[in-house]
Amino acid sequence: MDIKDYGNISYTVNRELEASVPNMKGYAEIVGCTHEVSKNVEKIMKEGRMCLTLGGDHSIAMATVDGHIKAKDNEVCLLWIDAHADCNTNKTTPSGNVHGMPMALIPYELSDYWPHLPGMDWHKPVMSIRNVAYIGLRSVDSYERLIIEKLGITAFFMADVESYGINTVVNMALDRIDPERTRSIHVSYDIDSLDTLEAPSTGTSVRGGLTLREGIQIMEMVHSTGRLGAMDLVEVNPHIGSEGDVKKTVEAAIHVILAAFGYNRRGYRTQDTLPLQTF
Ligand code: 6HN
Ligand code: MN
Ligand code: MN
Ligand code: MN
Repeated sequence: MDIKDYGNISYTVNRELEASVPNMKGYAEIVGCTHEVSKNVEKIMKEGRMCLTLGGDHSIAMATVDGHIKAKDNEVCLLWIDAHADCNTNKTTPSGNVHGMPMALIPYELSDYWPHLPGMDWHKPVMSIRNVAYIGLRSVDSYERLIIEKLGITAFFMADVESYGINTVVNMALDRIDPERTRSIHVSYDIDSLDTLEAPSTGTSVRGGLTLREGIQIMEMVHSTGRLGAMDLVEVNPHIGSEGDVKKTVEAAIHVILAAFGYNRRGYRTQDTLPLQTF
């Protein structure tokens, strides 16, 4: 497999933007970073590659999805794997944390709920919420629930994973967001979708989440479609928890990423050449 590390994103910050929008912490930093992320994802995908973006804060997803959409001429569907719905606006947010907002910035159905966002003119909300599905939800604010129900967003909460099983949930999600099975798939994978026992080193952990087995199964299924275009693996925070917690969380993230890019728990066939990273 041809793997290329494009390194870290470097960007400049226009400090004058800092106080320009209320209730968005770190706004200037986020504007500077996300614009670069979007340009890089678009460029990398136009080189014919799949693009894996490691976070960091989930706010980067507004940029990775934007870059993916620009590279694939809008023919994209989005799986949002998360304990949270991340669809607050700066008026509904309980925290001012922008990682709780990217899903309100991505679809055009929610674009009217935002004020003008200085410095974000590059960002085009061209995706429909009909092409988006959540999996793993279990901590949803009341305004977020209102948005999910009002817009009829395809959402599989943990109770649904419990009732149907993860295999059925993934198939139902893809049926809904990509009925023709033609779109390039974007997976935005928040590590906090996994249970606290599996991924403790993250900022907003919620118990009662996906097992690592379910988390891996999602990505094995997405890989097997042959249409994974881009993936974000976000919210791994090595500053949270003990050394053991960090190791466990990073290992979980690696397993999920390996599944996304074709590692199969059945083992390699002799003709397979994927170089398995050891950890
Ligand atoms: N995440 N709904 C809460 C908020 O502050 O808007 C939590 C968001 C968590 C975001 O997990 O990326
Ligand atoms: Mn965050
Ligand atoms: Mn989350
Ligand atoms: Mn998130």
